[in-house]
Amino acid sequence: MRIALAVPTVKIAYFDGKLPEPPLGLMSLAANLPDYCEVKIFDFYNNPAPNSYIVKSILAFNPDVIGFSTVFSSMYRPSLDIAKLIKDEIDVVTVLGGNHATFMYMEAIEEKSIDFIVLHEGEIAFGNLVDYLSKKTNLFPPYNVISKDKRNTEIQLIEDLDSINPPLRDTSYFFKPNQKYRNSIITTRGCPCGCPYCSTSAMQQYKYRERSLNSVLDEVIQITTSSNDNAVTFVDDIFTYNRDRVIAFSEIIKKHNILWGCSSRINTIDEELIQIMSSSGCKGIFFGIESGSPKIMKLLNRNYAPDEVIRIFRICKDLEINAYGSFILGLPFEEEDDILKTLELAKKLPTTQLRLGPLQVYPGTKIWNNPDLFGVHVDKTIDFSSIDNDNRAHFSTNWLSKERITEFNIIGRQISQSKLNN
Ligand code: B12
Ligand code: SF4
Repeated sequence: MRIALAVPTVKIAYFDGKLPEPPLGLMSLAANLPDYCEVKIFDFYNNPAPNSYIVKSILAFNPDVIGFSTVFSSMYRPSLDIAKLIKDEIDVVTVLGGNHATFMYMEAIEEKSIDFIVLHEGEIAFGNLVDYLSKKTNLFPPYNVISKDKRNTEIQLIEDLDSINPPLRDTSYFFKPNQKYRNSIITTRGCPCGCPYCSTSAMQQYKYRERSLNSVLDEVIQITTSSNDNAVTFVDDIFTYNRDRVIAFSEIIKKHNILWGCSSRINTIDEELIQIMSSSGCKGIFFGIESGSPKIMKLLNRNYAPDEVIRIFRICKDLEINAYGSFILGLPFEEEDDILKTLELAKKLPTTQLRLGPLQVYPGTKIWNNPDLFGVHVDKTIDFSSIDNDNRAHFSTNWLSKERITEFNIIGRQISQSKLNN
């Protein structure tokens, strides 16, 4: 059974001047397929190419099954286009997985070029589907899979993350020899915070699960040794969610001379923890701050004051940790005055790394499911191929027009640019 796993080229790719990262989702699927499969990953997100080239490359592998990732909603349309072009040439089974397909499955399964959709986590479910397709079993996958005539939407998440194999790390699929890239690892799944604009927490049904620290350490050592690069980035949704785990992890990693970065949220970190992380090699922390307005922070259940954000960034700076601040403009309930407070906070932050972008509403999020409750005007027929365009707002709210949010966004970009140049 030959399985091609592909991420398409997206119209608006967002690298932010950073090193590219490998497609962890597809690598994890590849590592957990049954042994009788021959698998190849095609990463056209990191290696953009025209569809004619993508189709030719996949056809040369002559797959029985092609799985496309829609982890970014912007990958949905391009995946459908490629699936159609390939189906015109060969008899092949097509499968969609990832965030967009999971939440838009009703629409996606109606597409002629798509045979199956895998919902939520794919490692076990995709393996079950492949067993079914290769007639190893007559049993249609009991959960996380739908077809045109079987729309059972029973969902199961993987309780024990150590029970699945770590991602297949053959980076020759994605990166040229000697190309620099980020060694990314995921050590937990999910986030219980439930921010109304967040797709990943919905994807994990707001459940938080951890891998054991031994399995994480094994993976860190394996990838730093094989890549000859002692830096890793943890792409967990909130790496610092469990304080005790971070302390235990810092103790373990300290002995291995690894430089690492992770994500955090201001209310899950403190001075002592930052010091512990720093002394074990932490060099970068990504903070989703989102707003500088106390009113909005309270409404978003972010119970910290702007001064606390500045204090945490100062501590990071003093410890030579690169703190990255991310803000959203045009959040629900935000008025002009609130956005001005966000811009003010962004300006004051002692960092060179800032990102300010307009609110994007992705399928599956609380805002998508209930736009009226949040006062956001959501056009559900939007072209997702262009949604990640940070230069303009795509959604107006009861308080601000798209044009006004875009104007603020231009100011936000000027602020982040001037920080970068300082
Ligand atoms: C790493 C990351 C990035 C990296 C991407 C690196 C890469 N090459 O993939 C970078 C930094 C480039 C990035 C950028 C952005 N990102 Co990002 N990113 C992530 C992050 C944190 C981790 C992704 C990951 O590796 N997950 C771990 C793997 C194991 O899970 P997975 O990919 O979801 O795959 C599983 C399932 O989805 C499913 N599956 C996925 N594909 C397939 C395919 C098949 C066939 C099957 C069967 C199953 C399946 O099975 C997999 C295994 O369980 C996620 C959040 C998250 N925790 O997932 C956000 C996330 C994907 N990003 C998101 C966003 C919004 C962005 C940005 C737009 C943000 C911005 N403006 O700054 C940009 C731009 C994207 C673009 N257009 O270029 C959203 C996407 C929402 C959406 N519906 O589009 C997410 C979900 C975060 C969120 N808070 O909601 N991102
Ligand atoms: S804290 Fe981050 S990962 Fe968690 S729900 Fe909010 S945006 Fe999503």
